[in-house]
Amino acid sequence: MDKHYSVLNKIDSPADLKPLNEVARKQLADEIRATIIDTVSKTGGHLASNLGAVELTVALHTAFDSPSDKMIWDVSHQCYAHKLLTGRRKSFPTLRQGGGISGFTKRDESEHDPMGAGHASTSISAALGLAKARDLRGGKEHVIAIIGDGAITGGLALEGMNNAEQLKTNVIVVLNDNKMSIAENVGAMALHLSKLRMADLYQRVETRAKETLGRMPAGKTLARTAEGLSHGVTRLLGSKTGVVFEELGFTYLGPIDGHNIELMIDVFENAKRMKGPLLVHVVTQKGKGYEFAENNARGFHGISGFDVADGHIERATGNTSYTKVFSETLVELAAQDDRIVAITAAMPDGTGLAKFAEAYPGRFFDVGIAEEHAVTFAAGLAAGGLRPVVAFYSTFLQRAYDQIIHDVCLQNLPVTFAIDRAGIVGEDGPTHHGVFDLSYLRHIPTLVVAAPKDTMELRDLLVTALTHDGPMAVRYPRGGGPCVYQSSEPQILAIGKGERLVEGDDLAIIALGSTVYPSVAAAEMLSEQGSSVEVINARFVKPLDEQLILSVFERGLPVLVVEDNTIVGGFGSAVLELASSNGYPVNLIRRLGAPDAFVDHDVPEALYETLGLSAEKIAKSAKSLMSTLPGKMRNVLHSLS
Ligand SMILES: Cc1ncc(C[n+]2csc(CCOP(=O)(O)OP(=O)(O)O)c2C)c(N)n1
Repeated sequence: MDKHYSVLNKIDSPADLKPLNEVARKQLADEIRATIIDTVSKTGGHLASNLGAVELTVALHTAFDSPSDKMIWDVSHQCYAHKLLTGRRKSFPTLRQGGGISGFTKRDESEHDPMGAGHASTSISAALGLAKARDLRGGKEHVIAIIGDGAITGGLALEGMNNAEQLKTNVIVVLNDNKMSIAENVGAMALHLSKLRMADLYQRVETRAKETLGRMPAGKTLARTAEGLSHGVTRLLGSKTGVVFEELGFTYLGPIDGHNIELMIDVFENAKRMKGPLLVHVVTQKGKGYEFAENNARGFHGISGFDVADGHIERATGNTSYTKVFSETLVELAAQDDRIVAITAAMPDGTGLAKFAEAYPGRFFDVGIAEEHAVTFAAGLAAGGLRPVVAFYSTFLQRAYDQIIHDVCLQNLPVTFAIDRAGIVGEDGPTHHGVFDLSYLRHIPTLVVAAPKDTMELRDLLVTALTHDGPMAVRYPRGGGPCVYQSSEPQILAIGKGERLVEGDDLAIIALGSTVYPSVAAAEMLSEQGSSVEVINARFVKPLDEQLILSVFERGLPVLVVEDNTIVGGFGSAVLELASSNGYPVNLIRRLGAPDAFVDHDVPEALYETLGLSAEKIAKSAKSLMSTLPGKMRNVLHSLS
């Protein structure tokens, strides 16, 4: 920690903020901002959202008393200032590093994180739960949800707001409106917020509401006083009607300059005394205080390292990413079939659909942070004769589980799910790893589930999905594929057919997706040590290539099944089920994959190593399997089958 940070260096907990004066608070905000820029330039992370929330965080921790008061940060990608003020200042340089602090709030990291998050739109529901629990316990603490203008468009946030009025509990929602989701915010709520922002910015309570207070008879309770303030504030907007939050039963305060610490402290102090659900609308600038991020908030949303002096963002080098190959292939295929349409839930850049949006604006839909809606919307588009492609990260597709079953698969509609960031994602950690999709997809009737071994196969699987007369999911990992992408004509593949890549007699590795090439490398290592190892690229998890896999069982080979999904209910489980249903001994089969535990954050290579999915570790497991099941034993087991 830089010794020049004279204020920040003395903050070990939020209690240390209380004695600060206005000048020191301003200085603290500047020091926090400098620390965030410096650290994220090295560790990577969510820069622009965090820079915009610095003053807001200082004001919140001045007005409220965490950890007794509960702050719930939506998505929590704007929690860096909160971490710096809540005892994690010294560990801040370890942000997102293996063994270091998380880039998100995390319950087991700090008592100041009553809820962890990484997915959007959860804060209002969680805050209502905490508030109701407080009421039932007879507690007095304040509960505050801090949610962005993007996250508040999510269905879950709207469900929470709908329920708030009925719960009749005191809860404060701070809407941090920076006009941006990751990309530009979209939808009717975004339009409504832009209208609210056009009202005069709310001024300091004492100057603008004095008039209201002055007219109040003496001796009123504080609560009444605060109520008076709220009426003063809402009058600033002209009228209560037409503010959607007021119509939903919230008292609305705002819009407020979210970089004016003193004003926000005033408002929060008054908010503490108000009853029922309250929404404080603060307007901030994404990327505030770092010119390059202010001018390119979209590019600086989530980044790897960057050069502080010139704003140059480090981009991953190496092989062409799966995302890029998906992006280019889809544009190519859409030129040949005008039924192809594409849908994103607020992630046009991350999913690679921005290119499609540019090429075919009328066939592209950004529905906002609304995965459930996106999938059912896709079902409607498909029922209307189109070929929708829904492109999500694996972790966010979890939201749409019922819609996949009920609206797409049960209706047998030709929707293609392009599932990016499947498997291990790395530094974002357990909220973002895509290690569950095979388990939550492979049991759904009618759905075809596939994973390419490399970027060229992704092209083939995409055209296969778009010509298949039913739903199909193609899942692929973050980053670059093992083979260099050439733009040759993609081939329609036979559904449910894998391939034998390497022949062998001592053991078979049946691998899927990103684990195929490491398995080939493992076989090569073992061959140098005198073992003959077969490698199969399964390619399809559903339907399985039963013929190919049964042919391995028939030869009595020990089998190692490798996947970058949880081993619980994943691809390995499918292979075990096949063996069991066909009377083959399951003792010959071992599974490698993510364990039945949440996988922490670290660089992907380190995590693959820890999970035993690197080529060396796969070879080690294969060797150990061969040694524990020597030929003779295998023959015995096989003869029992
Ligand atoms: C369910 C879900 N879908 C998508 C995302 C990806 N995502 C992360 S942040 C974000 C935008 C959030 O915008 P906003 O709430 O306005 O916060 P800001 O970054 O602007 O501060 C999105 C779409 C997510 N975290 N969760």
